[in-house]
Amino acid sequence: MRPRGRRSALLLIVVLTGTGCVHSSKTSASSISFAGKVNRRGTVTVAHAPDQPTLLQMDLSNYAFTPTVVKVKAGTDLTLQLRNTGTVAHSFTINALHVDFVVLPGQGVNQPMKGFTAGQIHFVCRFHRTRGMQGGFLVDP
Ligand SMILES: [Cu+2]
Repeated sequence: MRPRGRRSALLLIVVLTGTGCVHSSKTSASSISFAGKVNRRGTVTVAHAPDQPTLLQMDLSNYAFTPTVVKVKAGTDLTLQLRNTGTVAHSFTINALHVDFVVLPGQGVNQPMKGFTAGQIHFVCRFHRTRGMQGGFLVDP
């Protein structure tokens, strides 16, 4: 009596938010480097889906992004589902891309991310960067 569609959706979320390496290659030499403290809450690899936007849930808490590192292929059409699960306001800020908005506790924002090019893209909470609240996209060619 279980609805099938719902079950597979739940499984997909588990894969995307897990800290395990489902598709990532551990032999990859590329890793992301950070300046200063980082509270690491896992790495996920986004499956490349050329014809449809990929949803990725990311939690903003006190004081970390979960996941912290997102591996993605260049050109991926990604929508971040940002949720603030903490108790104070956090920002999602990418200085290089002029992305900057604040997410209040208990609230969520969907942020489309398109046109990834190969390399590292860092994001921070501009309020709590020095507490280790930062992360990044590692973009494969
Ligand atoms: Cu913050």
